[in-house]
Amino acid sequence: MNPIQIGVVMGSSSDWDTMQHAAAILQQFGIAHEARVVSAHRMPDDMFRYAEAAAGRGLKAIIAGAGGAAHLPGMIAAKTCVPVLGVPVASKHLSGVDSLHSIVQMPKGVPVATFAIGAAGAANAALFAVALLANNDPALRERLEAFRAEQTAAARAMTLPPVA
Ligand code: RP5
Repeated sequence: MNPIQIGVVMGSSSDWDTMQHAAAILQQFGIAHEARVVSAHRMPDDMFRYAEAAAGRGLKAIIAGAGGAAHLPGMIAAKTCVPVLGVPVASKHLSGVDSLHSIVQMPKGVPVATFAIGAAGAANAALFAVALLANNDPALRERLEAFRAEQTAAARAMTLPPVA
């Protein structure tokens, strides 16, 4: 079996509805990945262990999703130089704007690449991870280019209904 290249972590199993969109893209591109709950607030020691072990395990990027007071991506980034891609999960009361602000406002020196709130952000974080891996994998880059070409064809085929 291929070694795990991308870690997908989230603060709660309730984030999976969103984060599975990242896992689905990685699966589609045949990227060896793992998906786990690693809560910043409920299991901080496990979170630190995960982050500290990431480089040694050969992870090339970590996609971290969380909602509300979304510390997970930033705290993982604080403990590893493996690139962290943050996904704000939509929260119940503030619709994920709180999650977005928590993740995007990292202090200078400890970056988290922050994506859109919700499913689109999760999928795009995975596509970004694919693009990173494709820098050193020409066959993967071809598959990514084909994926983009499909979207171009679909957009060109779009038609609009007559004015109502
Ligand atoms: C965060 O709190 C999680 O990332 C999740 O988005 C949010 C709510 O968690 P649950 O109460 O649904 O477990 O840590």
